[in-house]
Amino acid sequence: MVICSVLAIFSLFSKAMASARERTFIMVKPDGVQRGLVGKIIKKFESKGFKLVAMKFTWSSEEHLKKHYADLAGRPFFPGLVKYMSSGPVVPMVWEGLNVVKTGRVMLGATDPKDSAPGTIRGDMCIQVGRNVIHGSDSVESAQKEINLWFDQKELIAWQPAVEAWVYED
Ligand code: IDP
Ligand code: MG
Repeated sequence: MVICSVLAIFSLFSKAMASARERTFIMVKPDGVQRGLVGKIIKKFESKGFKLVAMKFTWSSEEHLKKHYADLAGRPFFPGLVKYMSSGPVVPMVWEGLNVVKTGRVMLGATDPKDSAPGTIRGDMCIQVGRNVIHGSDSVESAQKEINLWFDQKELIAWQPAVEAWVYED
C-alpha cells in the first residue's frame, strides 16, 4: 500500500517534470537571413520535435540590440556586434520543449564556428565568430528576459501540436 502510494506520487512527479517544458529565444542573425538559411535553421528545430511558440521578421535598432547584448557591453567587440546585428533583418523566435535551452545551445554549436562540431548549425553553416548566423539563450533565466525583450505576451501562441504524443512518451 505504502509502496503503491510512493510509486503513484513518483509517477505524478515525473509527469509534472516532463510537462515543465521550458522556452528558449532563438534568432537568425542578419547574415543567416542574407544567406538564405532561415528555412534550414527552422527545419532543424521543427524536426527535432520542439514547438514553435512565436516568430517574426524584423529589422532591429542599435538601441534594442544594445539592450539584448547588455551583458557584453564592456567587451571590445561590442560596437562591431551591435553594428552587425542591426545591419539587416533578423528572425527572432521562441521555441518550447523539454530542456530546449540546453539542447538548443548544443544544436547551435560553440560560439566560435572554428570550434563548433560538424552537425551543429554553426559547425555546418559559418566560419567566423563575428558572422555566426544564429543566437540562442544560454539559460532559462536569460531566455525569459530575451523573450520579454523581443515579444509581447500576446504574441506567444499557446497551441498543442497534433504529433505531441509521438514526440514525448509521457
Ligand atoms: P553566444 O552567442 O554563443 O551566446 P556570446 O559570448 O554571448 O556567445 O557572444 C554573443 C555574440 O557576440 C556571439 O554570438 C558573436 O556573434 C559575438 N562575439 C562573441 N565573441 C566575439 C569575438 O571575439 N569577436 C567578434 N564577435 C564576437
Ligand atoms: Mg550569449
